[in-house]
Amino acid sequence: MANNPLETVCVIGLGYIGLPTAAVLAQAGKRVTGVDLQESVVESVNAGRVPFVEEGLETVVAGAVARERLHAQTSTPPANAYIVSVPTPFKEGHTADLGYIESAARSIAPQLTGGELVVLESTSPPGTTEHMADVILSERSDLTAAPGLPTSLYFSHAPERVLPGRIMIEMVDNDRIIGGTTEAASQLTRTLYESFCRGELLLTDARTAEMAKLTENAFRDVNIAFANELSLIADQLKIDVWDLIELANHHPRVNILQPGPGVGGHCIAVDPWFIIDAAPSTSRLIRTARDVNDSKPDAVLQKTLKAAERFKAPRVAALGIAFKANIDDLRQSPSRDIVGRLADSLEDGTVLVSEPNIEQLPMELAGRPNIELVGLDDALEQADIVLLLVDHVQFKNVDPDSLQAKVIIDTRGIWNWARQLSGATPPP
Ligand code: SAJ
Repeated sequence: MANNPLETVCVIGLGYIGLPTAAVLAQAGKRVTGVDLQESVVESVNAGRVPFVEEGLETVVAGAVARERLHAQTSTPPANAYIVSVPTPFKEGHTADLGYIESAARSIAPQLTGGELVVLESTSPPGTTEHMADVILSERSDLTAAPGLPTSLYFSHAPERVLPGRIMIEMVDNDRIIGGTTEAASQLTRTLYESFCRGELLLTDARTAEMAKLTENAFRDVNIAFANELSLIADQLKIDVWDLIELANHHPRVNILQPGPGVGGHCIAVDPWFIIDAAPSTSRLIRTARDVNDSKPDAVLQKTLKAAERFKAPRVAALGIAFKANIDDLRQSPSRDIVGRLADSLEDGTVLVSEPNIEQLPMELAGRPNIELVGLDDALEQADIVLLLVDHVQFKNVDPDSLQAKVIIDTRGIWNWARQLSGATPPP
């Protein structure tokens, strides 16, 4: 075992994952420095505030800052352990952009003296942890990845698996995969993570850990694609897909997910591409699933435009533009894309957006003459067509009587009663 006390930890990247990780480590008694390039994030954390919405996080951050266990800054300091939690967006052609990981590695390199642990948490293509180690070692030829020497460094991957909205619970309770580039690195990482993680710690190698995280999200993507493809088939065959799935799911070994207007967010719609990019000729099913899910917003758009043909100046109430229910996150949201393209296509029509979790429209939709952000009641009252895009709790309680004369397109299947209304169209 490496001779590392793991008392000081530096977390690089104070976003949705890095900040909660820094907070729970500080709560567990570590001295934590959080590093972020954005001054505004650093200032906010040092004032005990959280720059985004996540249930239960602010109390832990404020407590840790007050007890001087957590501090934020823009530069990388010396530490016993580093956790890299920066974005891995994709570039043109769906290949991963490792630029943020590489610059985090370069900021760590000058601080090292030997014995330190460097953990990559960012979701990454297979081989990225080894690449991060190479970047550090290429700057520090006096240090080594071979374990057991005073000059040894320890590298591993510990992917996060938390669900936004439940991060503070899942970060502590979920099982955690840990993959070191050496067995000694895995063991040292386990010691760090068992300080705050109550779930099982599952040790493997770095590449398998990277692939396991991608596999989890690709599995979900493929299963959602199955539901989305079924919804298109059912529409063609004039069958109600929600009844169909409910019936099929009574089989003890069938568990079909729910169709929707497409797959959004920064994980499920992105991570499968890292597998496809790593093994392009063999990832046939995973690629097709991506294509099926990416084509769903267009199917919803076409169905809405067809319904709009019967109105001279159609008013479409678009309910929800978040990427999923009961959050304010609009990243890679299929509903947001549908709203923009609908407004482009409706020459004399208007799109009335109702999104209870935001106060203003995102930049590309704001200020357009035929898109308005309105309250739910206004949207429903004025609309000819009601297009349900997100299953927010506020929409579940809509009074069926208020929609009697409208065309209804329910992409989430939450309004069972809509299927019996005259003039209502079954969901796509
Ligand atoms: N969706 C459907 N039908 C379904 C389920 C989801 O259309 O039956 C859509 C949602 O509306 C949304 C998208 O899929 O647009 C993704 O939502 P999600 O709830 O499936 O997943 P995320 O992106 O919020 O979080 C996922 C989780 N991964 C898995 O469940 C395998 C989470 O545990 C990961 O930590 C997270 O990705 C991540 O950071 O990778």
